Amino acid sequence: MQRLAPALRADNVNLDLISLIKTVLAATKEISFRVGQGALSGVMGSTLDENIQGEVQKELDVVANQLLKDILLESGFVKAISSEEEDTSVAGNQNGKYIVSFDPLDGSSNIEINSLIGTIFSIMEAPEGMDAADPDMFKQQGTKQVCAGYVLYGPATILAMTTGKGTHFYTLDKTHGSYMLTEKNVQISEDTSEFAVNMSNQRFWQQPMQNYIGDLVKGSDGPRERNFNMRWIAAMVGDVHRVLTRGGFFTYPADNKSPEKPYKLRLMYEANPMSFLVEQAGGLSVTSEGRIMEIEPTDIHQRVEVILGSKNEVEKCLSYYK
Ligand code: AFP
Repeated sequence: MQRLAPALRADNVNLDLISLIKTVLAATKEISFRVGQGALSGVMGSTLDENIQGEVQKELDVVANQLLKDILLESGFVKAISSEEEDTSVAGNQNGKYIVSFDPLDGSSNIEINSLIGTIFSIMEAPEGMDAADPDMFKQQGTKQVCAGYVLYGPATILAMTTGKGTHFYTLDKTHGSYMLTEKNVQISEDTSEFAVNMSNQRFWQQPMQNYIGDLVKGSDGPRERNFNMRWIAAMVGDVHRVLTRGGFFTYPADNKSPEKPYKLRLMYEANPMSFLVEQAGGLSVTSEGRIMEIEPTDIHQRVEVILGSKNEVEKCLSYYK
């Protein structure tokens, strides 16, 4: 079985980017250990603070964020980072070649129930001639990503990653601390009978989404003339991993639950990296108005609607908006 670095070299990934990827992954190995220790790690529970999203920070959120922030900013490769847990971007090396966005611990509400959580990261080239402290460096379309991935802290610690040459799975061998290539060129089935959505928000969705999901629930009694199954892990990393592994449809649609916040998922460090992975695996990742990776960002914490997964099912959903 191939280790990560030789697998990346085989894909002609440049050595600086390989070193940066290994730096990100070094932090995830520590996070994986802390997560695996559960209550023994002494970092369960919540802090007394809120992040810029207005969410109570779990202690593990803070620890994971600090681990990634420190190792990336000390690496020399990184001009700046942006994180779900940081109010604004944080400057690194003015001459660093890359900028990194990350959600250090996606699915934090799953920590206390020992359910799936993960780290999501997105790497872009640092624009020339901009100050390392300028958050506008991150206002690049998702198509500019040179690498994106997540590490899923489950029974196994699994890395899903793409550098634009397919989406591949690597499994952390905890006996010697290396990520080993375990599945190359993951392909999402074009059709699916499994969907993932938080149904409790149904009455707040736009009518086309209510109609589309309603027809899935009607199953063989409705216009789809077949039954569907539903899964909701409430951690995007877990739900997207299922989609990459066995196909599926995932959405966190626009809703008018709180009119000032019509969307939930963050563009820079949730929707864009997941979209890169899904598209590289033959799936689609859109809003009701177009491809997520073509959105021109306006803010590093901007939120977007997400509709992703098996190609034919995403297209079926979009047909309800016409
Ligand atoms: P947390 O990190 O606050 O648990 O949020 C996770 C998340 O951003 C995303 O990973 C899930 O898909 C989504 O929120 C779950 O949202 P609901 O709790 O509203 O279902």
